[in-house]
Amino acid sequence: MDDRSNPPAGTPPPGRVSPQAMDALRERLTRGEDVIDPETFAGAIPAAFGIVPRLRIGAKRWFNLAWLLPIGWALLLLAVAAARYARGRPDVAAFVLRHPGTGFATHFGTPMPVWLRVQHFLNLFFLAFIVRAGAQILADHPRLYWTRHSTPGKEWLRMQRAVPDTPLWTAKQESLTLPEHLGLPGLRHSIGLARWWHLGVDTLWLGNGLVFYVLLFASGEWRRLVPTSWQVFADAASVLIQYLSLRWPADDGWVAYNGLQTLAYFATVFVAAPLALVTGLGMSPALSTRFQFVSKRLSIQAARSLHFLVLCWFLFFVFVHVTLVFATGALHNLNHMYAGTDSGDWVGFAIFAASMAVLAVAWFAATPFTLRHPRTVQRLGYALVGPAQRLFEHLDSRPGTYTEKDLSPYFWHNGKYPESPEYRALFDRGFADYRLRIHGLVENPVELTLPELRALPRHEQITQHFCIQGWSGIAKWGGVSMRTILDLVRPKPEAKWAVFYSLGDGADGGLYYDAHPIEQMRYQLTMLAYDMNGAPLSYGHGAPLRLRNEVQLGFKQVKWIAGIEFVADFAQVGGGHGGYNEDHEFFGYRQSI
Ligand SMILES: Nc1nc2c(c(=O)[nH]1)N[C@H]1C(S)=C(S)[C@@H](COP(=O)(O)O)O[C@H]1N2
Ligand SMILES: [Mo]
Repeated sequence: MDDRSNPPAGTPPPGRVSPQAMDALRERLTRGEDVIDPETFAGAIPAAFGIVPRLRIGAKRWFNLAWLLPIGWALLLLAVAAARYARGRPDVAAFVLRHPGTGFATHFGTPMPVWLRVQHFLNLFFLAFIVRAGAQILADHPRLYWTRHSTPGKEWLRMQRAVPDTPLWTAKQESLTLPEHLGLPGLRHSIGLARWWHLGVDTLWLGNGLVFYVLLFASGEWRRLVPTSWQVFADAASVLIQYLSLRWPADDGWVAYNGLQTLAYFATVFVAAPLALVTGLGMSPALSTRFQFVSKRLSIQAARSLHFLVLCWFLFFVFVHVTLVFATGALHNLNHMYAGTDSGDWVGFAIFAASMAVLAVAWFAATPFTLRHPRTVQRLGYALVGPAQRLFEHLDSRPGTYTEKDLSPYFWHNGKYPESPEYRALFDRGFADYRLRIHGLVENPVELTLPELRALPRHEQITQHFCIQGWSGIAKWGGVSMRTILDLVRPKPEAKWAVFYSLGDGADGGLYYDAHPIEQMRYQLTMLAYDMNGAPLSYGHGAPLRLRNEVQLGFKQVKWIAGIEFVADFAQVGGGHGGYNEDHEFFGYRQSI
């Protein structure tokens, strides 16, 4: 429908919408706070704590992971007994003798360079905040799945009770509070801020990692981390037996790492870290929708589950690494890494302690700072990941990735439902009185009834929804392409944003709304949907009309649309941050990741 001279059939006469009607919508927006009051944040949602994680075994049995503590201990004791027995056998003793495991690597010969020692600290420093914010993000939808459907009861791990049968149960009701110095920022449903921390610090961590890779290979220091012979596996096996049998190898980290150590470092730097990036990007709506040859295999939920397992590896690695640094000649080890000497003095320890003090100060300041200065976190976070968010927004994906077979059996509800008498009245009369108002910087402002919308050329697509909280689902949407709407109203050249106003309020009161770049209104997968899975949109999913813009996350898909306004910029709309959750919960207005 690109022939502008020929408006589609059923077009109402132009100019029926009064500017006042649109101003009336704008006036019902609220600005949001610039400081967080934990009592009233996110619609005054009360604190909620989850359950000990449960692992699904078979169809519907749940294994309480607390059992891993005694079971893990028992297994460890068993492994120690087995290793001690094995070392008593002549063949194993001979194997250990042949592969002491400690002299494998090229002898380093030189102290660790300063850049490497600084990067080691930065890596740890950044990781601390990435992990805290990551835990917060997980707590917003505390379930992990392997398929993209997020079907209740089909998750493989949950930290939340079974999903109740309550009609219109929302994903937001599932979110959990974390202790304020563990989660970042800890408050229930503070995912907007957690994501700025997570993604913002990620860019610093990745930058640090990139410099690390380059210097590592430019300097020859890679020999510390990259095994150059298959012998490393025999060495690692031998070292494992030695550790477990409680007769530890004679390590000297100044000249060489043992086989197990080399493998653990290698796996962390060259497997886990890149996997964290790839699985992280695997959750992006824009990338997943565009690069389906990847996302068909690595669905968002598989990516999210693997991302979580990478986190588990990092935590396990840090725990074992730090334990062994302290248990195998702490002063020497700390001097190697922090002072660049092989001495037994306290210099390395002192530098290490000072660096831990820096980390501790930042750690305990992070949550209070975030609650006091959320706009700063929002701005800094955007400064760091905004360029990537913006870049991915340019992906105009084609329809046809999914078919009817892919429809999700359960599609989560989310958000705050409209409760006004005005909405009730519209609903009760089957939306006979409904008018979609389109106004602002357009040549032809219009008001459309539902039958008029249905008379416009029909557009259908089967696409995947990505909620910021982490769940996803596939549905078939039927309605009108936004291209058809643009052809009808003809935005003026100054129009840069399309603002979608809802009939319903957001969680803190004031109308829900969201602004979208006009470029995306011409994308193949941007539409106004009045049908879902072949039936008129239900109350919960946005009746009578909702937005689909598939390069963006779920919260930007405004439901219960009242009107669309084309503007040059959104600074004067609501709180000026580009949408309701942007104003009230510090989300970002670009959400392609
Ligand atoms: N008006 C309005 N639209 C909204 C919301 C809301 O609270 N109010 N929630 C958003 C969020 S966070 C998501 S994930 C999707 C959920 O759509 P669904 O309930 O159809 O799954 O709607 C979005 N649109
Ligand atoms: Mo969402």
